[in-house]
Amino acid sequence: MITVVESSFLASASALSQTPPPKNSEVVFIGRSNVGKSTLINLIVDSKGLAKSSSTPGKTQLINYFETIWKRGEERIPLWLVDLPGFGYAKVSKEMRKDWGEKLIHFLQERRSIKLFVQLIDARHPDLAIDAEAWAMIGAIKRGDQKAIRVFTKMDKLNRNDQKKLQQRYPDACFTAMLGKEGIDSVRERVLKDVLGEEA
Ligand SMILES: Nc1nc2c(ncn2[C@@H]2O[C@H](COP(=O)(O)OP(=O)(O)OP(=O)(O)O)[C@@H](O)[C@H]2O)c(=O)[nH]1
Ligand SMILES: [Mg+2]
Repeated sequence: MITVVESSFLASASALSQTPPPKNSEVVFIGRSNVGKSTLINLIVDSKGLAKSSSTPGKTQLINYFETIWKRGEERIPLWLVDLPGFGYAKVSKEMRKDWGEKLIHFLQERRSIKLFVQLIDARHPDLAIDAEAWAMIGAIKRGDQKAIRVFTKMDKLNRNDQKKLQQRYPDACFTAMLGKEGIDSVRERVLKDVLGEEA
């Protein structure tokens, strides 16, 4: 079993130039505003208030770093989890969205300590163009020592049949539902395997 035994806030940054000097492997959480990035981070570390989650889209405005220690058997593995502002938030101006999009790509491309990109997708809307573009962007910038996974959130909003269909369509993805904390163990397992470069 994998547990996260320590987690704390490390730093906030509004651009790559302000990010803390790389020290540990990093896992970044990417996705549309309100998809559940902050919620997923809190579930992974099993601490409700670590990453600020909110029903108001656009809550996370900065790149937020969290320091964590994962435990698997006798191993203790330090990891930095990175909560990113969501993209595609309709209420900010086009200018700002473009500016943030460019900053985000710059950050993702240049931050070498990123070992894993986790893209979150709302299970109710698996076919949005903006998500497909983000996934393609990740694929284009990803280096050989980096991995990417998709996590479909809000599975509790689908009926059993639609859940099954989505799981069959994306056999490599993870699936979570906030209520009941379903899927979190498998997300932790997958994250650790990918970060450590172990085969699935
Ligand atoms: N039903 C359900 N609601 C969820 C789930 N995950 C997140 N939510 C809700 O979705 C809303 C947004 O969650 P956040 O975690 O703040 O989303 P975010 O992606 O961090 O949003 P930004 O910071 O604005 O980019 C909150 O009201 C959460 O309670 C889930 O699995 N199921
Ligand atoms: Mg957030």
